[in-house]
Amino acid sequence: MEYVYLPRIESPADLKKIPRTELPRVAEELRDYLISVISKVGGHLASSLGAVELTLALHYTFDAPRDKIVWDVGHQAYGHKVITGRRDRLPTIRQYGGISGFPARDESPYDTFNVAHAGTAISGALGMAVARDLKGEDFHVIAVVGDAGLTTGVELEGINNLGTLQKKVLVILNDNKMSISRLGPRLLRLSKDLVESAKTKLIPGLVFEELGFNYVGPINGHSVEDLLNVLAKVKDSPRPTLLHIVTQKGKGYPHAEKLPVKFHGVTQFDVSTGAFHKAPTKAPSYTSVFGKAICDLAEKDARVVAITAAMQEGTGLDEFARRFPDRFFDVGIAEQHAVTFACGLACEGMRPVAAIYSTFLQRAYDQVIHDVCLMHAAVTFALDRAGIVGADGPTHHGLYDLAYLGALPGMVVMAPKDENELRHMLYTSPSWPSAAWSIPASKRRRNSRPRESEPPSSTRGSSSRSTRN
Ligand SMILES: Cc1ncc(C[n+]2csc(CCOP(=O)(O)OP(=O)(O)O)c2C)c(N)n1
Repeated sequence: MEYVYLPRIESPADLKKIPRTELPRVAEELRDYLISVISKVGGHLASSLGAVELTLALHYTFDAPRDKIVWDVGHQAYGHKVITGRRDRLPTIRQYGGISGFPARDESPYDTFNVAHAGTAISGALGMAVARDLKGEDFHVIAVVGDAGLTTGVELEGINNLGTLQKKVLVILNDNKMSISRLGPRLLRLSKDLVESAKTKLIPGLVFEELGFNYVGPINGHSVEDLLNVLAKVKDSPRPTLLHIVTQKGKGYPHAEKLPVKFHGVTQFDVSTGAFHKAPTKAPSYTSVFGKAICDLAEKDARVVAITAAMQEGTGLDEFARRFPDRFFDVGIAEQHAVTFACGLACEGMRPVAAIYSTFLQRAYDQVIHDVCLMHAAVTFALDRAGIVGADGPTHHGLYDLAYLGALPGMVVMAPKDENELRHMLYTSPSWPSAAWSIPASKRRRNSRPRESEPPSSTRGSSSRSTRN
């Protein structure tokens, strides 16, 4: 595609020079550029494609960086990076020395808040709004939140506080009915109920109205014109406003529209066929070895239950979910709940295995201490992406697990050196009060064929790091 407008945009001021009627063309070019670059270097694609029109409308309407746009998670902000002076550096995204895959304050003044762990946008935006008012300043604060992000506890806490404080903050709910996976029916209903009840005003106790918000929507999030019109209307509302827009994950790239889960985060792929260029791997990942081992264990032991917090694919639980649907629980982006829920299961004699990325378990530290450790509950934590994770960067490194779990009473922490140890650890862990083991982000070291798993005579395997306090 020949780019007419994109090369002229070095900042939002340049975008504003383009006639409003030409913005759909800019959207087309931006989308094409994102697909072309990300197909070569990999990254988060489908969410950024879904947010193209919203990105343009926000930067056309508001005066960033004076006005603060706070993205939740930030995986959908690649278009924002392009419009805010980082077009030429997009090919370096998520690489050493390149730009971050998430908004980062030290990278650009347009990145107002460091994000990556879901759910922080409303709280961060509210803090900025309160600071603005205390300092007697005048600017807009906008939080952009996905429908899955909205189901996190911290986002709901932020909504509650924002409604109470009645600060001028615009919350944009980007509703695409998806987390990384499709939202489960209940979560879908929760996010729908939150907006429907406010929208239709049928039910007494309307959620958003009751919480002190002005609700506007739903709006077609792929019509720049509709977005510009509605933003012009709500922009100066002195109250908290929730603008509900409906978008499609992967919009504009047929392969991503069809397979949004696959195109959430991608490696290199062929744009015309949508086929991924897979590096030939000789060894399976630790994640896949875990996925297989937990199925083997569940086959033999009906007490084994698997829990994930919105990371079914990433933690290797696809097969488990298919084979043992009654014992599989994707609780949404709710790590704190996942841990306490696992603890409840353990109290009743089940064998819960909570498969959570090392970095995301940080959010549930209190639950690990207060619920699991102090009740000596036999919960197993399978911590994926331990160690340096590479492309996702500092927000996602699983660096602290050995330290933060090793400090806890009764907690056994293990790190397998190969797949046999991983399987043994999974089999052994229910015999400890609480156990966590870290699965490195790297591929496993090659070893002999996996043997039938059995508890090792000692959990202090020659190369496993284990602590018991
Ligand atoms: C605390 C936490 N847990 C899990 C994740 C992994 N994660 C990244 S994006 C995402 C889904 C976000 O869905 P949504 O906010 O609706 O945005 P969409 O991708 O649908 O645009 C998840 C679960 C995370 N970033 N933070």
